[in-house]
Amino acid sequence: MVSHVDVFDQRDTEDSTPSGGPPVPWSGPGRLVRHRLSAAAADKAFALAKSCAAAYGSAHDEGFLADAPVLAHDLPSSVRRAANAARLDDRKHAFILSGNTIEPWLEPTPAFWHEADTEASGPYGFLLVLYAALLGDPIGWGTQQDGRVVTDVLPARGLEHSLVSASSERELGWHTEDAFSESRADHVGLFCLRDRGDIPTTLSCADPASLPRDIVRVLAQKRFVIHPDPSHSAAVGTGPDRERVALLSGPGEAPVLRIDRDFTVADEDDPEAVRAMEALIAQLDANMYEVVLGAGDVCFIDNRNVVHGRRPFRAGFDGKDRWLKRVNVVTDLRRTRDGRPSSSSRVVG
Ligand SMILES: O=C(O)CCC(=O)C(=O)O
Ligand SMILES: [Fe+2]
Repeated sequence: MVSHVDVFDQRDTEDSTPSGGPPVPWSGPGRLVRHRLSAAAADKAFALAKSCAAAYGSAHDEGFLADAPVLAHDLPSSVRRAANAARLDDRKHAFILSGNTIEPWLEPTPAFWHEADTEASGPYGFLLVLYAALLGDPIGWGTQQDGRVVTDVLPARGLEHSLVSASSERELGWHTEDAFSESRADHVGLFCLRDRGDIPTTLSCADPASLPRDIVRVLAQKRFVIHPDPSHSAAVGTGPDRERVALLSGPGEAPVLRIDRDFTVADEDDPEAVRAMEALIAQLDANMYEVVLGAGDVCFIDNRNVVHGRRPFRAGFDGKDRWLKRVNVVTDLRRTRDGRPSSSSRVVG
């Protein structure tokens, strides 16, 4: 673990215990909070997810997505308190809820995301949306996984060396999720249903204070182009006419990052921008650290504060592979309205 990240590992306390914000004083520019659910809290949360599954049928149901913030009031209060502290924490890298129920009869890991949205794995999608509702509102992309709001991350045969999350043999380079879009998530939720040994997720953050000031100044200017990654169908558009954006914004002590290692470019005829981007990439490479998600972990990555990726691994394609459910969460749904066909639709583009 790099020195600039404080790690907080907290256990569920009695539901009535007020948390009063961060558990202990902290010093680093970023932190990782892991909240471990008690068995009773995990049971209660899972029972709520199952009752939602019975009532709404699909986690993509617009009625469920609209009701989720109210339904989430019935999650254990210890979880709601921890999520609220995480929501208000502008330095957190990720907030992990550990100890969630995974039933032993979980179906085999599907071969491809198309096959993953089944009734059997339904309660997990519902639970992920309920937790997400403590931080904001979920959105999906019309150009990704058929517009599903809860998507699936699993290794796919034929994509081992690709640049998308279905890869395995190849490292998934660090990125701001959907960095190309103004509608990108504020948090990316990953619910690990099945792990396979240690397959680390990677995280990294920027530290503007240790970059030269002229570099930071250039990074904050609209001199960079970010193309969509191939997890989005071509419909999103990748032409050279894409708008120029800044890679860094916000105050120095709480910087907001927007960059994808594989899909961000500075104009060749703008050497200052090229140099600034190289400096940021070098810093993000150097600051990278690993977090291993185990079965039952729900991890909300703060998509403003950190970039994330995944280490390479060898997939078995035997039904026992690592399997995550994923959701994109925005803290201001209205911000994405331009891209959504109606106010009740959660699908951008
Ligand atoms: O597999 C992981 O740990 C991260 C995958 C990822 O970046 C994503 O699904 O957006
Ligand atoms: Fe990602």
